[in-house]
Amino acid sequence: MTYATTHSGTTPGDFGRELLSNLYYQRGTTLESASAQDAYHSLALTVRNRLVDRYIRTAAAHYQENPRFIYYLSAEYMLGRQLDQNLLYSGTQECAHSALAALGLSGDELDALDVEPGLGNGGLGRLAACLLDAMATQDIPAVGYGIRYDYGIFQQEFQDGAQVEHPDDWTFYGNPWEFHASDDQQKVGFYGHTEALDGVRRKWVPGEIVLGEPSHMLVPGYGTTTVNIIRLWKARASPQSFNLSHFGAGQYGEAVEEIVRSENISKVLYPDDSTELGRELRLKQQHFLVTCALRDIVRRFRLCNSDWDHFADKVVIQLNDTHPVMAIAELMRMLVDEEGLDWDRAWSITRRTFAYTCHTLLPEALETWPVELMRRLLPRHLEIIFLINHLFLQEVADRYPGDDAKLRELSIIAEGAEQRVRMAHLAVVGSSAVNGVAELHSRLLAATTLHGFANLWPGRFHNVTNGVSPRRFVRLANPRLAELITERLGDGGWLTDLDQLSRLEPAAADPEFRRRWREVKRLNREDLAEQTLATTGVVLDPDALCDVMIKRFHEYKRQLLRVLHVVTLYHRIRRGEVADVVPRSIVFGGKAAPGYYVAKRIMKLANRVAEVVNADPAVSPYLKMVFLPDYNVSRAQLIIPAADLSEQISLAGKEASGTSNMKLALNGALTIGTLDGANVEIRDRVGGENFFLFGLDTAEVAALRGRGYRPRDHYERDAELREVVDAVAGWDGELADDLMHRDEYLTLADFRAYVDCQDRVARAWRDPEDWTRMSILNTARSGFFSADRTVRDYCRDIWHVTPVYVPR
Ligand code: 9GP
Repeated sequence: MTYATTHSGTTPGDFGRELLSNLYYQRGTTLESASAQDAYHSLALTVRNRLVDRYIRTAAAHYQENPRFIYYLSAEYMLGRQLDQNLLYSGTQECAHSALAALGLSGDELDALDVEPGLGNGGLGRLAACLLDAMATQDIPAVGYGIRYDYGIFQQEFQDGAQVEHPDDWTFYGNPWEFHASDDQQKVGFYGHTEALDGVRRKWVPGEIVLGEPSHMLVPGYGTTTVNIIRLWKARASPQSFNLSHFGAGQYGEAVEEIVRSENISKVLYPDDSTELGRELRLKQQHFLVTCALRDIVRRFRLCNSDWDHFADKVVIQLNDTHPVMAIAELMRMLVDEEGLDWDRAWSITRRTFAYTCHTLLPEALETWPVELMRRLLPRHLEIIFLINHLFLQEVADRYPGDDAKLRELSIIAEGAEQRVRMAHLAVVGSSAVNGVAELHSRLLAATTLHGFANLWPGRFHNVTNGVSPRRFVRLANPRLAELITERLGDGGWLTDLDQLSRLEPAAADPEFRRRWREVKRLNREDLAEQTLATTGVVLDPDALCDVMIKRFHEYKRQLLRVLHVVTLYHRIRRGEVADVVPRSIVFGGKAAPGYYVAKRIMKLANRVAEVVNADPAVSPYLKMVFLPDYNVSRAQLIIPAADLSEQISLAGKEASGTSNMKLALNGALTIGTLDGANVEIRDRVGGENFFLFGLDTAEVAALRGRGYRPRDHYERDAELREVVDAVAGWDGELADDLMHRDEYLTLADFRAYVDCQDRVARAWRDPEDWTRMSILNTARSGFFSADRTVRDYCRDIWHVTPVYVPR
């Protein structure tokens, strides 16, 4: 099979010798006495070395060219496992395989030791990883900045159906993929006070200093020489923090108190992806990240430049959601207070440097910080934010004379019982571009959440629809499908030019190709069934329709609606009404924030329903339900290739984009979905006839709310729904009660349309030839959802950068 990527030119013999050398010199052991960890680390280093050559050449080319760089600031990354990726990207898959076999080592056993760095919560972090992958693949000079959390997203287990969280000590055995760079340490201040200098300049005297220590991991491009990096920062206490006199006095806790306080900053990822927490430690994390990143960016800028007026020509800082938005105040502080630039010049540089991506429409996810907290923790930054706001409000007042309501609406400071800093407002005011992540989302942002700003500066608002990496989510996750596609298209060029998938369209009419497509899906379902049995004990039928809902647990995503449909099917099967029932495997995956009470109840309900369904011999031939614990990137790579049906059933107007919808369509799953987020664009592209649409759209949601929504009416009107809600009441009275009387996410309003649409799905599944045709067309028409296209859109509309080709 030919893929675009380069073959390393390495022979299995060379590879094996290098692995043994790494075992000997890096792990201090020999093949005879090596542990599995020794072998895994040596394998990883051998692969990594192949990428180091390319990285060094990339750095040299960038140094020579002095290009405009993209600096991607994100508090979260979900990078996925590195070994399979780096074997592929370094072109050493085959020779590593042979070398391991010759050495008597099991590739599968070593692969199982490769730990996924779970440094994010969900879609936002995975998007960041896909964009880094695509930037490297597109030869865009870029660095990702993030936090090297000691503990990533918790590991999820179920006890009695309830989520139990365990810490994720992802570097317990070390991380062979990273390079530590203690020389590039940065100092980060907190607390303290400010003193007058000249003019608007002031001096900040921090009350506490913490060190930021970076390490980086390589981000290789696929089919190109470029290797970029992601730089992650870990908080370290200064050596003076250890209190020897306390230690001498036997006060061991007090002796390390300061160390613990400092190092707590990068201790753990906040496992909540959509509610604003307002916790001091989180603000500390954010400030820590942006200070380290900005100082590093300035250090890099100075390698080839000296004039601040060129800064915004050489540096683009992309803010991934509001978490890194403090960078705007910090850059102003550095330029004005430390570098002595006058305010207007500093502001012009700052504004031209930053761009902001908003990933939500949920007001509760738009961060605000209490002014008093910020005054204590970051006194100088607060002064700067007040001055930015003062000058901005003058601009607003000039534009809307006498309109105090407008000032209140747009102000960076929200007034009220407690004053708060609105980070999204600061982001828009301090950036040259703002974008949403799907067409509908960008439109709604400009029409609702950021309406006033979109009126003020229409040219600043853009849409960049999200995309996913076809390398990770097709080639690595679904090698069988990748091989079939490559065979049909003649080569693997589609992996870097996903629009080429459209050339598969004629194959949808080819019965032999359809047979092979089905065979791939079936084998993938067998793999999933095998893993499901091993992890949960549930036996799935590999011939049943694999119906998948994988995402964070949130009320707005409506996992509850999915459960209501399962209960509907359960009742129908029990009654023998199986005319519209086809055998299905219902697969769930997803984590809930530990403090999200309702989401956890829904999860428990799903597990309870699964238990009942799976245990009923009359039902289980038709219906099986499994909740795979600990959903993460690796699990996604297992589930997505097996999926036939993709559940994208959020309440219209709530999901910014979604990206599992793209991954699933790309792998030939048909979507059942509402007109929400990127579902709209998926449907436009794959065709309405190849997409199962149901439910209220955003205008209908608004109209229904306007009329006064009464969920109970639906309950009373629909006998089947009544039966389902009554059954839910038996398992969880509180959830049923909420559905009947509040139902914030209009689950009952969409129930009938959803169930009827699921019946259409079942009828369609009965015709395997036609289903396969639709499945192939979904893949063939999903080329647009490549992260490469997303990156090209950013380059064209927001970043204005061009690739730098690195010689081979
Ligand atoms: O909820 C959005 C999701 O719809 C989107 O696909 C993802 C990437 O853009 O970002 C999520 N947002 C967050 O996780 C927090 O704002």
